[in-house]
Amino acid sequence: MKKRWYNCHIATMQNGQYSIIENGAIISNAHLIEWIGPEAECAVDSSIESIDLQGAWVTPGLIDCHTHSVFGGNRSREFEQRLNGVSYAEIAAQGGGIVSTVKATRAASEAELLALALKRIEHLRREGVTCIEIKSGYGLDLANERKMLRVIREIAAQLPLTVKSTCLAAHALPPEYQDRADEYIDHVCDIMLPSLHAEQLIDAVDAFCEYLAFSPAQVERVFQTAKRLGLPIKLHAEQLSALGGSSLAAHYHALSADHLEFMSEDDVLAMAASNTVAVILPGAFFMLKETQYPPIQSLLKHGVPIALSTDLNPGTSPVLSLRLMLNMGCTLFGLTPEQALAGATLHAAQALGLADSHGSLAVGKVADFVAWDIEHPAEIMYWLGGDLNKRVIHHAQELTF
Ligand code: DI6
Ligand code: FE
Repeated sequence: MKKRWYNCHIATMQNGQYSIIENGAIISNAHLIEWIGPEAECAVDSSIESIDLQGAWVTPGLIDCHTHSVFGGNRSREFEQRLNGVSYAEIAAQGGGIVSTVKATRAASEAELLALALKRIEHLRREGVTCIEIKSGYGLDLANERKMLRVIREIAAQLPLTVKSTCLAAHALPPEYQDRADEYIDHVCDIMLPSLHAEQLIDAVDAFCEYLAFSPAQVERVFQTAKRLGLPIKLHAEQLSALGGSSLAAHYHALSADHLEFMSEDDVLAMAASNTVAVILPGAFFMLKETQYPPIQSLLKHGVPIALSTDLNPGTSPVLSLRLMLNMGCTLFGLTPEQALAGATLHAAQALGLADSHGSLAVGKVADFVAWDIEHPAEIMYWLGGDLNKRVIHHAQELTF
């Protein structure tokens, strides 16, 4: 069915720029964009449904390309303990930290995890997010990683939302493998990834390359397995220390390397050469009170596409607003509003392997867009908090909340 969306201004985000069409219109056919341009040039066919966008600014639907939004429990008590002076080491010794989320996730049923995740994702959807990536990584054994990935598939089935599923089995060392990290990586490569891929639960493979998680050599084995299975890869790299994970990811033509506070100039050049997206996560930076900044200007200078995301997770980034991350991308990291918006649209799509179909408004791409009641696109990241008036359209269907 065709629809004509008119009386709007459009920031198409073609080429990562606003690429504005003033007084524009869009014709959608089924879930795709069939025509886009100035309203004056839009053939008016009175037989198709016409939707008056009342002067709104239209942008592509927002894409949150890095989340851990499926997990049991939360760690607000730890947050409170830390602020009451209890050290991170003491909390970890009491069974806190990431291990506590693994315990809570293992203890939760699929239905419980689903209900919790839907509540969190609702915040993002109401903000204009039409596409999201969700990682496993709090199960850390075959049954529990499968449970998380099935929940991610169920979210996709229940919501008018595009969902990409990433297997992050190499997120942390499960307690039962203490001091046996190489054996756990064997298990991930020989059993978990092949089985979960055969069950069609995985769209991409990720790992946490960090001194407190897995070494570059261990990560490389995960990448080789992903490559053998034909799965795209992503990597948590250079968040807390410089191990060269982002160069390794680039060498394997990863879709993205994420965090990147401690990356070197050589890492930047490697990512530029492989066209790997740099996913910047201001929520984790802020919550950890990090002082080492990712080398944004160097990434820009060398043409590395930059995406922004919530990293929604219970430990380091309990962030329920992608719009807030766009603001932080500007205020903390010096991106322009145009660059920030590209980071949650065009470049986020590329980080998910969706560059051909998502992330900008153009003929042949999906009709996923937000019609914002604002004066200029910079307002999207200018306002802190609150809920901007908007209409959200996924696959040419207007959503109701
Ligand atoms: N980066 C992080 O900051 C975390 N995981 C990751 O890969 C933290 C996850 C957690 O603490 O639950
Ligand atoms: Fe993460």
